[in-house]
Amino acid sequence: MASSRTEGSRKSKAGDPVANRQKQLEAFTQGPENQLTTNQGVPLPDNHNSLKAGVRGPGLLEDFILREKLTHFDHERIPERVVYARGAAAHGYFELTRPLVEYTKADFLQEHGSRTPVFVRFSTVIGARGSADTVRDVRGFAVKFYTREGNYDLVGNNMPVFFIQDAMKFPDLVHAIKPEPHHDMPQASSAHDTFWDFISLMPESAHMLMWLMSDRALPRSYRMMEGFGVHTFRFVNARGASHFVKFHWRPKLGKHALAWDEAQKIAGKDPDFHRRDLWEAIDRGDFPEWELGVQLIEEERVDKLGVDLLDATKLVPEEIVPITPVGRLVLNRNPDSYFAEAEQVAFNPGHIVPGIDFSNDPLLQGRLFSYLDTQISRLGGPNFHELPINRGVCPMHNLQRGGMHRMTIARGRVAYEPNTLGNGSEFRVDGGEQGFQSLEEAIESPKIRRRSPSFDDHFSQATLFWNSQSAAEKEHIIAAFQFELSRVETPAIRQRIVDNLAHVDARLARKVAEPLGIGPPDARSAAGRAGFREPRAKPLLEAAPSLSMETNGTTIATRKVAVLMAAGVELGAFKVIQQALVDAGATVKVVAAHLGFIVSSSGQQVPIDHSFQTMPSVMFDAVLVPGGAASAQALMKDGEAVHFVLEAYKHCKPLCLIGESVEILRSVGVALDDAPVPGGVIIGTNEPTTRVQLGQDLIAAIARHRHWSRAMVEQVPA
Ligand code: HDE
Repeated sequence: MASSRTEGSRKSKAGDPVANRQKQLEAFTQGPENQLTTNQGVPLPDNHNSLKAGVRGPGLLEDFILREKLTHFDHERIPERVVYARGAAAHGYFELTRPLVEYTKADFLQEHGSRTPVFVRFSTVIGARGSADTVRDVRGFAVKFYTREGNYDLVGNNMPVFFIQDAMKFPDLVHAIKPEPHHDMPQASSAHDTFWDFISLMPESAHMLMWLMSDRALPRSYRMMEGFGVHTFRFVNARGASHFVKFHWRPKLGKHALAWDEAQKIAGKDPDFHRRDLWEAIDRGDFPEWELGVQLIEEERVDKLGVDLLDATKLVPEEIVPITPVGRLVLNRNPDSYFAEAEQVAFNPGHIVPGIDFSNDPLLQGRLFSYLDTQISRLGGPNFHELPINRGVCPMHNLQRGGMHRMTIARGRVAYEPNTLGNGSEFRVDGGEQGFQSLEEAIESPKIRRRSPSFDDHFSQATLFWNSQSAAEKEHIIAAFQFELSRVETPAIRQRIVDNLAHVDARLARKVAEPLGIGPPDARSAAGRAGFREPRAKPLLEAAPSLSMETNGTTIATRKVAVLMAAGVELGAFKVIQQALVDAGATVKVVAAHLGFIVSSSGQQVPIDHSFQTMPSVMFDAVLVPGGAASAQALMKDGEAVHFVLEAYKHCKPLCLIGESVEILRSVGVALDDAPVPGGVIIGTNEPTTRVQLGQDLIAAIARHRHWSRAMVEQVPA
């Protein structure tokens, strides 16, 4: 084990900091060995048999080898995170593309092209460690930058706002949304009475609820979601001048969602869907990438913004303060050990570096206490910063000593300051210009336990979000509210929610109420309740297009396309389209009734990647069914194949049906002969002159991701 005193000194400035960080971790890494020892290094004689009094006799207490093995096993688990328990993580780097010298003195934001090693953990919030990835939930997006001036953690979410304004309410929120305490159900779901009871009495959560009921809560992939610092932070430059700053991560692959029905099915078919997706992408060299952008806000502008920057239930629309791109985040290495890295990593929004500071956001201020505190019980003591994944790359030394699992061997008799016995001369740390300087702020206020009246506007940004959604996105939000509230057993809670929603949008509230067996929304009843504040007359903007996920096209890199076939398939068009998809970066997999090979109409053998049983349509982004009468007929007779196509249709995925395979869709009454063909459905023949065009059409359809306004989705059984 390397000594902490020699690790990652500032000399790394000369070398490659990302490679140096990896070297630092390697000092703690062990490869597989072909010899076993005890933890004390004694070679094992046998790893199958315990020590007994005779081969059929009782075990002996003396068996230190068995006792050590079982004892370690008995203690292999640590408490899971109280929230954000389930996650996936990866190593990578942050590269600065736009130095921020005039705004911040943070070392890692100074030099164009400088690279800072990072470790990033994505997570769901509500579910236990063993829950499913694709549940409706907020996603954590936590980034640890190993900078030369200490570790900086940007511990954010995939949504830019939060449920509550003050840390005082966090335990209530979490108790309400977690499984109900009497029977510990439901797992990883907000669709139950206690959550909606609490939320119906907390109008400040109206904006976040809109995000949670939107497709943002169903990301297609961790690689395809945005990240946000949520709170306002401060940048401080070398002259001590400060700007407010909000952080944004924008995925290079675009932001995309799953369909709700699909998300639920994936939760059963592959609960590790997002974790696997991240792992496999990195493993095959498709390194996920995000752009870091900042919204910079001058102190003088704060009062004119129309948003209180300290209120975490509000965002600053980028249509009002544009986002300046400053760097890129690349994830290029999977962890070696999930436990040692993803589980033991300890994030903390209080890990900041000179040049960055906090704002007075009362939610953030509470977080500054909570994270260090939680790691102590989760990681078993105060020395978790010495775990390899949490170690900084710069020297770390202070006078803290002892504590469980202390690893550093601090020399000498002196663990106090000032002293003269340490290095032979007087050592004293005086306040001065060096080190982290908190931004000086004049505060003269009464001590007070109350909310700022500037936090009162609870609905105008919920309305802005609603107004910014496309028609299809609005339908998804309505359906999500209906789903969640249909699971709520207490009618009065359902009623309170729709009454509140009437202050976001009257049509939204009416539509949500329709299937709930309650009265129409009553805005006045909501207005009469404690905690309610009259909405501002008008949102800041009519609509903010940046809040919608609808897209006219992005890259199709790393999207997965299923090709369905059976014996007698015609390969002509398939081969051309397959090549075009692969050239555009997509993955193409042949799925059939069985593994092995399929013999085509021209006698060629086509290897099969997956069977229908193990790879259903929900594992893919698009479906291609080549022509060939025999193949199409066999698929039509196979319930799993038909279901595959119909389900992909229902989930609004691009479909390319060639020749006779068109019949699969026609058989359920989808109108294909009269124009227009449903969105994202491409119909073609095996005709050689049209093959290139078919490939291009399919690529354009995949680039739009989902065709949410596709016709007849409700009627199609799947
Ligand atoms: Fe956290 N949060 N949180 N949180 N949070 C934790 O820390 C907490 C909040 C976020 O991948 C815990 O190590 C309080 C907002 C992420 O390891 C805990 C409050 C945002 C992660 C905790 C908040 C977050 C956590 C649980 C309100 C978005 C996972 C285990 C005052 C900006 C990090 C742990 C990882 C984890 C407390 C609110 C993001 C208990 C008290 C707002 C991404 O300390």
